Amino acid sequence: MLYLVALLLHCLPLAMGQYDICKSWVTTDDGPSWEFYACQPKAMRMKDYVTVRVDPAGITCGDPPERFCTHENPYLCSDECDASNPDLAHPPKLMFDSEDEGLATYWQSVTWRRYPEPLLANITLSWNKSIELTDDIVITFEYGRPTIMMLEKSLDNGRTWHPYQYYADDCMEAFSMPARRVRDLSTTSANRVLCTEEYSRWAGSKKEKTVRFEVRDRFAIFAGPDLKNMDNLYTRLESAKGLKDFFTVTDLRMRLLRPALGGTYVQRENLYKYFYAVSNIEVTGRCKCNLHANLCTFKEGSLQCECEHNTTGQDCGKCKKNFRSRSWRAGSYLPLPNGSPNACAAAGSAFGNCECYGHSNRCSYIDFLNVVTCVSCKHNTRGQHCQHCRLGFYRNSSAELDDENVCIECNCNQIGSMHDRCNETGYCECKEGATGPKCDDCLPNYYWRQGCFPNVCDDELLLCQNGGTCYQNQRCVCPVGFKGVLCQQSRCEADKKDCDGAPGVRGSLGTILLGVLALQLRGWVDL
Ligand SMILES: *[C@@H]1O[C@H](CO)[C@@H](O)[C@H](O)[C@H]1NC(C)=O
Ligand SMILES: *[C@@H]1O[C@H](CO)[C@@H](O)[C@H](O)[C@H]1NC(C)=O
Ligand SMILES: *[C@@H]1O[C@H](CO)[C@@H](O)[C@H](O)[C@H]1NC(C)=O
Ligand SMILES: *[C@@H]1O[C@H](CO)[C@@H](O)[C@H](O)[C@H]1NC(C)=O
Ligand SMILES: *[C@@H]1O[C@H](CO)[C@@H](O)[C@H](O)[C@H]1NC(C)=O
Ligand SMILES: [Ca+2]
Repeated sequence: MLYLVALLLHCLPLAMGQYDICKSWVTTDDGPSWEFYACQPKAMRMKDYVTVRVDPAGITCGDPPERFCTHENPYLCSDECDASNPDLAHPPKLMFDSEDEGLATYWQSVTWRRYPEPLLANITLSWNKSIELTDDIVITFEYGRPTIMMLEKSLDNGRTWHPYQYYADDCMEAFSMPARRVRDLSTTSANRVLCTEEYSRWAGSKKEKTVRFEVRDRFAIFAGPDLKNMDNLYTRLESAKGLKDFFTVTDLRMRLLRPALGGTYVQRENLYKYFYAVSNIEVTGRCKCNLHANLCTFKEGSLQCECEHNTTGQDCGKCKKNFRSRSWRAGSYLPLPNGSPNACAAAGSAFGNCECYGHSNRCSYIDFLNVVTCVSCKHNTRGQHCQHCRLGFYRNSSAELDDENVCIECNCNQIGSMHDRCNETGYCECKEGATGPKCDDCLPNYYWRQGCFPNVCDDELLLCQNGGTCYQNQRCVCPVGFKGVLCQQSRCEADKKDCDGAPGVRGSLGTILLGVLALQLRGWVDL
């Protein structure tokens, strides 16, 4: 009977049906129309949608096969873990299967052979979707609970991690934290990260198997011990900063730091009885859809909100295209009992008294100008309604004003252009000699070398004289005996010394070498 009551109470908040519809067809004085409400999906068993990772590699027992024993029978080490034998293997997936009554299936780690080196294991659960916890996380350990462990969470698909709860048989010794109980938290500390000793002490491996992260006890701080006053909880979730996020996760990680000891110290002569074994991880929660969806489906390997209110995205976190006249907002639990949908509005609708075309979530009133203006326009936009492109960007003619790609970078060539601005079609303003939309080309009769320079020589008008050859329009390579920009000048005429000595000796080996050397010094000839 007691069990039945507990079960009923347990289901109460999930079955209450508040916020479970997004819209309904109603008849008013003005005729029938849709009415919209804040809505959220039902809570689900989240272990059915999770991917798991166990670290480090090789922490799962059975490869190679090994023996272990339990704390009950510490000297009868006849149990075997063998990864290659399905009956004796203990892979990670056994933490998420459904078990027949009485037959526990579990993941198991290697034993603590390397003592005193710590036996560490991470179990990481990932959903690739933000989840709002609605009930306790319950981890079931076979053969004893860890004496030290930590629960961590991520809100950004595993990029950053934060402690969620610490567990130890001695919190002070393990984490230098005083032991606290969730039941003793108050309204102002409901989202405190604490260390608890409730789930780590040895009570005989058969008796106490579960480690909890207490979501219900925290809810009860606001909703009362039976969670009857959910309205108060919803009000608090909406108003208390950070409270909603506290119950939101995309990933969870159990860091197992020291196994059950079955006593006060480790028996070095029998390390086969120290290991971790987890038979089940229960996570109950709902997809976070920002109160814009009441359905969440498993598609292409990930959970996705079925967004209403003209929102879109995995979490309904933005407005649909052409519904961005008002900036996106999450729905709200308030006012009770139906909340506010905060739906996205069609472009051009009467809702938009300050349109930002979806490039800003904030408007601000400027007193002395008496205008409302968008603040911090994103996507490289600017202007009162984020309707212009920032300097250095131009309007993408194939994109709507509310498109994230509406502004394209000018990308002017830094050397070839006057500045990094461009006209409406993306053309930059070029320095003399440069051309092309981005000013990275040269006009005819110019050559590129850190900018455009007029040709020194070419094959038409600026011919190199006296058999000189034009090198990349930059200079004439002159034959011995001639110099000048176009090799137009004979060395003989320029400098009488070149002609000294016997006539006709011009071109003797010595002079040629000297000439080449001179050219080389000027960097004109590569030998
Ligand atoms: C477990 O994860 C933490 C980060 O959350 C990391 O620092 C640690 O090295 C990991 N331990 C193992 C055994 O992989
Ligand atoms: C995560 O979900 C997004 C959106 O549904 C999807 O595009 C992406 O491929 C998923 N990533 C993984 C690793 O499953
Ligand atoms: C969303 O847009 C459709 C038109 O495509 C409209 O009929 C509907 O009422 C809109 N919903 C909301 C919540 O604004
Ligand atoms: C212009 O906008 C369209 C539509 O959004 C987009 O597909 C395209 O990539 C954008 N062009 C550039 C250069 O960003
Ligand atoms: C932008 O500049 C290019 C090159 O000067 C020109 O052809 C084009 O017409 C200009 N576009 C506009 C809208 O002024
Ligand atoms: Ca199991």
